[in-house]
Amino acid sequence: MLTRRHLIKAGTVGGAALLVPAALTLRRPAQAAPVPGGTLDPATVPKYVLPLFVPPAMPGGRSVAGVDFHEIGVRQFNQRVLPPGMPTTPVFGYGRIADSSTFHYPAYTIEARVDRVTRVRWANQLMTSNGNYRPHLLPVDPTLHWANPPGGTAGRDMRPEFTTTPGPYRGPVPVVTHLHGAHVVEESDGYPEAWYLPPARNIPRGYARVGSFHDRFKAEAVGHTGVDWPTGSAVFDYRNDQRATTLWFHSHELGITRLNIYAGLTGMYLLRGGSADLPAGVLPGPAPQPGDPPGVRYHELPLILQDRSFNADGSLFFPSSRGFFGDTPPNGPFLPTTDVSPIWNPEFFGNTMVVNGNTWPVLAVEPRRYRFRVLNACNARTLMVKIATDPLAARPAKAALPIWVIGTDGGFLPAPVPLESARLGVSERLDVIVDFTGLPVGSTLYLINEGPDEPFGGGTVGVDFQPADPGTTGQVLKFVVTAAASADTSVPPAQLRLPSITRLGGASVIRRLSLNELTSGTFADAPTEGMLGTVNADGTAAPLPWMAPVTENPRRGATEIWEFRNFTGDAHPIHVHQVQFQVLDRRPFGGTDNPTQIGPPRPAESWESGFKDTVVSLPSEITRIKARFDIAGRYVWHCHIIDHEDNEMMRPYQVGS
Ligand SMILES: [Cu+2]
Repeated sequence: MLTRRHLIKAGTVGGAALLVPAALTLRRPAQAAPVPGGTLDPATVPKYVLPLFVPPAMPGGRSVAGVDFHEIGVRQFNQRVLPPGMPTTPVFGYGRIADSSTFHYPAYTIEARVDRVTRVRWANQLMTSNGNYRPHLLPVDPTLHWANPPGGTAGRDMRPEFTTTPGPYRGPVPVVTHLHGAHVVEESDGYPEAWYLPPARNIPRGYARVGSFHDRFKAEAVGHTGVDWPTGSAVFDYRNDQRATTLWFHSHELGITRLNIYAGLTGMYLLRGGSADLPAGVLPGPAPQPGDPPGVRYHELPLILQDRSFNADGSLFFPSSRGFFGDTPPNGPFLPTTDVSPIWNPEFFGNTMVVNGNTWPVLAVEPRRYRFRVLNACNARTLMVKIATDPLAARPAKAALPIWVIGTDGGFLPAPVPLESARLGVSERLDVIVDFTGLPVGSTLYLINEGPDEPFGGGTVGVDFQPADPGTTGQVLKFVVTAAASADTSVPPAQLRLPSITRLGGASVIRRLSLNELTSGTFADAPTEGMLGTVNADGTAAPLPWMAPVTENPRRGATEIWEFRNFTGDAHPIHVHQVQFQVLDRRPFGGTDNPTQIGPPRPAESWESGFKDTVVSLPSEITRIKARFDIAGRYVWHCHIIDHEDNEMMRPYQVGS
């Protein structure tokens, strides 16, 4: 059983004495084994059977009054996630409302053009065919500070009170969709309290049907666009006035995001064109486009990486009790008897790897260059991917091919960066080129994962942490080289000249912010919630819950430096909405014990030289970013370990008044 007890102790040691030998922070016994999960043993799932699913471009983007207009629904359906011969899996997914064949987990990719508005009507259609709502596929913990539709308009978006420990919430599912990394007005951002229920006929009396911010944002949006929001829908405008890049959309409701994303509500959004893109033909292509005939060979495709666990009936496994985590007695007692929520687990780790909606798929590649848009869409897992010849090679494995990073969250880097191992915190994207040129037909390669099967605390594989189990989550994807179908005219990555980057100007404000973890007063070292916050004048942390008044209020147009001081034992991927920021540097500090002891800075990582919307903040470090906030309105910043985000590790922020 995964336990956090020793993890926290290791983090404390690392924080108190920065020069402690790295080996002392080793977090797991050397014996590799699959992560605990559901009733399906991951070792019984055959690998590299299903071909990698390449999400087609989302069809139906009609041009209406100069904007590309999509109507996209959220539905529940069964999908083949596991290989043939095993059961199918009920999932949530997005699709074009007018064409049920387009519903898929993950979603078909939205293709967008710089400076041309993409308008999406996002419809919550989590209903049965007779119009009744569908309850969630997964156990919803009703004791968090969450959307809480049963609270009605007075108690929605609050933490409800219970007199006995409740079971999971079985009511209608709130949904709102966020385009991650988008430069967008507040009413189109997918604010966590702007959710809405499906327009079902049996919504219980007294339930709130929309979140606290929904009606305000609806009025603003209708005022701006003149386009109504039908019941159970929101119509969001994406301005696309930012650099060409790799964005992704996902569900983003208060306290239930981890479950909606885990159930499948994820898709890619590729923004092309403008002065920060490259001319057609320079990079490997094509990527899927609307209306493609069958049989097109794609040389640019997304790799959406997720860890999942399953039950023997094919259903997704997600913990139904905090007891699963192993740091409390199996049956609690939990809230309200103690301060620990009964169902929420601090971090979810799956025991299979799923790429584009299938466990361990295989991709036939020609001996040429490919462009992959890689996304870590796990709940909590930090990935360290590498291309190796033997999937079971001793870790750390020898890299068989470099991974050329050409872009990240906010578009192209100033120059390509070749990596042997590429790290992705949750929600980070890497735009990469892999060159299979010259490999003999029939040769095989593997995308492996050497990140840990537990929260990442920084450091080096095999020294500071054990790599993921090589038999399961240590493997991701197989490549099989097939005959070339055409000549490769793309530019080799070492010779690429990427679009230039305009750095942000000087900052007018420096904000000192804190990353915190709160632990139980009953069960030793059992985390109860994460919390962001500010920093006191003496350098100590001032954790703040979601409901505390806004503390980050940049002036419109201001450029600011935000310092994330990580007082916890784990790395947290911190995401700031609206902006693409620069990563300035990281410096060690003494954490809770010695908050004013601050070491020398080290520069951002080589692949962090472009713009980012999410940055990995390591334990006992101050990670500094610089951003320009040029759209007034209400946004959020949060940890993108979505188990943390759902339980208080998120804060509202306000640009302007
Ligand atoms: Cu976190």
